[in-house]
Amino acid sequence: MSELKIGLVGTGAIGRTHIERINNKLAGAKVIACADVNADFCKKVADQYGIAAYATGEEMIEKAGVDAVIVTTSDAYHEQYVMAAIQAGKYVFCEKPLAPSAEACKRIVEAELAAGKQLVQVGFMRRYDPGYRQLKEAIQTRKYGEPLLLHCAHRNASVTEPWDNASAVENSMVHEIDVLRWLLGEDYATAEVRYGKSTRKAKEGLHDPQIMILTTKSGVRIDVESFVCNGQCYDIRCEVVCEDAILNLPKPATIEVLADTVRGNAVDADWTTRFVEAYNVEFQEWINATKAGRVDGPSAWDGYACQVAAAAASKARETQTIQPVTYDEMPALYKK
Ligand code: ISE
Repeated sequence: MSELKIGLVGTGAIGRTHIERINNKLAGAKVIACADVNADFCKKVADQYGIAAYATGEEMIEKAGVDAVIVTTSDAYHEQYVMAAIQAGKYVFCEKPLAPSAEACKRIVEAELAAGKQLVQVGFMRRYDPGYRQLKEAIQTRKYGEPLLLHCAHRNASVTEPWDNASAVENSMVHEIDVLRWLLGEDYATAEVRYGKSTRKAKEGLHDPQIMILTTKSGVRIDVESFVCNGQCYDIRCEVVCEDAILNLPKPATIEVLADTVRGNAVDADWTTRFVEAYNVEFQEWINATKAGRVDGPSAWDGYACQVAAAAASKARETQTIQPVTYDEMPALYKK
């Protein structure tokens, strides 16, 4: 295949950054069409990039002559367009989460099983971050012994999307739920969510920070802080306590500035800058694998497994109890 022709559904902020990176930075693919419920805005984006605009994702998938689809709509509509791509036999990249519920994710898994091949990749971009990949290699080789504990933090200066107490797990820490399962190479056994003393800066009715506590099937214990109204910066941490060493996720390299009797390094204001390299690697590898007729990244099953754990964590938060994380049997299609 010469150049992968892509159709993108959902021309919101993340969708536009993906068009920009694919059409102006990466190799081997072009977004040639887009669709969005907001027809006027979709046309503006299409004109900006010189691509075709369609009224619906389904029409674009049917008529635009695309080889693959990217879904960047709001979460509630992911299932609709992922299903449309599967039914048309197209490879599809869906931004996280695959769908807001484990049941919807399972319907997508069943559609893939019926299609007889994997077509879906989910946008858990942290697996492509160089720092997380170094952690994965160090853990997988057991160079430092067994991983025992993980201490993580997911801190936002503020959140713009509609946000409630469930969002900390279902919108933010869903990244940790996926990347830590990938890092450790195993599924979760229990989930728990506890509240900290809330910041005065928390939105009305929101408990912020929250702590999610997970255990894995082998007994590794994980705590993840979610602090989404810290008002300062975007800060992602992952410390892995192993039998023979402590491993820490590298901080992004920025110059040290010594000025006005202060020494410091710039940090990220929000998530759109912290993981730019991860997004670029993620999409270049997706383009390459799709052209080769493969899905190498997070699968529809990974998307399902994530939502199973997120649902258990949400139930744990609502009931202030420890909840089991119970998965269906993984189909052979997803066994590597
Ligand atoms: C946002 O939706 C994302 O997906 C970011 O990666 C995450 O860090 C942020 O907390 C979410 O709100």
